[in-house]
Amino acid sequence: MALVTEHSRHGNNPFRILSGWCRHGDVEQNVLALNVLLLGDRQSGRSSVGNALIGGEEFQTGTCISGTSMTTEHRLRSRNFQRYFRRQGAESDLVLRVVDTPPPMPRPKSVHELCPEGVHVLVLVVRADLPHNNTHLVEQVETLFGPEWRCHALLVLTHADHLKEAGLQPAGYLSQTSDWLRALAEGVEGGVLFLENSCDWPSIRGRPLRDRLLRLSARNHHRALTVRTEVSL
Ligand SMILES: Nc1nc2c(ncn2[C@@H]2O[C@H](COP(=O)(O)OP(=O)(O)O)[C@@H](O)[C@H]2O)c(=O)[nH]1
Ligand SMILES: [Mg+2]
Repeated sequence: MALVTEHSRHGNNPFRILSGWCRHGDVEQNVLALNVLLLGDRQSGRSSVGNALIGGEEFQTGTCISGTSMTTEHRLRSRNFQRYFRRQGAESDLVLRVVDTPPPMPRPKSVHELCPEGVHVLVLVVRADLPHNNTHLVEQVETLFGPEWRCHALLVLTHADHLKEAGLQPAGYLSQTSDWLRALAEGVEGGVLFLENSCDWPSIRGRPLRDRLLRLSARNHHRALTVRTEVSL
């Protein structure tokens, strides 16, 4: 099928309908495009989570060398998941536009340039095996996006393989972790997801994350959050 025209997109509405043709005649394809921002400390696993979301090896990952992070610039990668879900009885594509950010926090202007229509979902990435890192995350996200950010956020706890090795179950882990992380887990509308970097990562691990993200955005009627460009962190 060749998709040629876009005939419905207005304001902050991330849905659009593409018209095209195939040998069976004219067709229309619904497309939902969501902007996703990865946030977290260096080495928390943001780029790995981005790869899981996209289902590829698009973002560079790895251990940082002499304190320098692998991710030094904002990076946008997008992927179209064809016929990913049904909306109002029709099949719809899901386009994920994922922005990876350099630590400790993104530059508001860069986020605005990459996502001028705003951010639909914030993915907060924290290492499950180092729960005392990055206690300033909440403060910083609130400064960037204002008090509404919790409605658009989900928490991803990486390095869950280390929990398994220590014999900890997710529920038990959350009841024993540090106060700030437990408060964050309870406060974000999208809930918590545990991820581990195993051999089927990233293509399979990404599916539950994409589903969760889509449900969260739908709960917000796919409204986007605008980054406050006047703040500096
Ligand atoms: N064992 C384990 N390693 C992980 C996991 N997630 C990420 N890593 C590794 O941690 C390092 C940092 O990950 P990266 O995604 O580059 O972190 P970033 O600096 O936040 O972007 C890399 O070597 C990853 O392979 C995980 O869930 N388990
Ligand atoms: Mg990175």
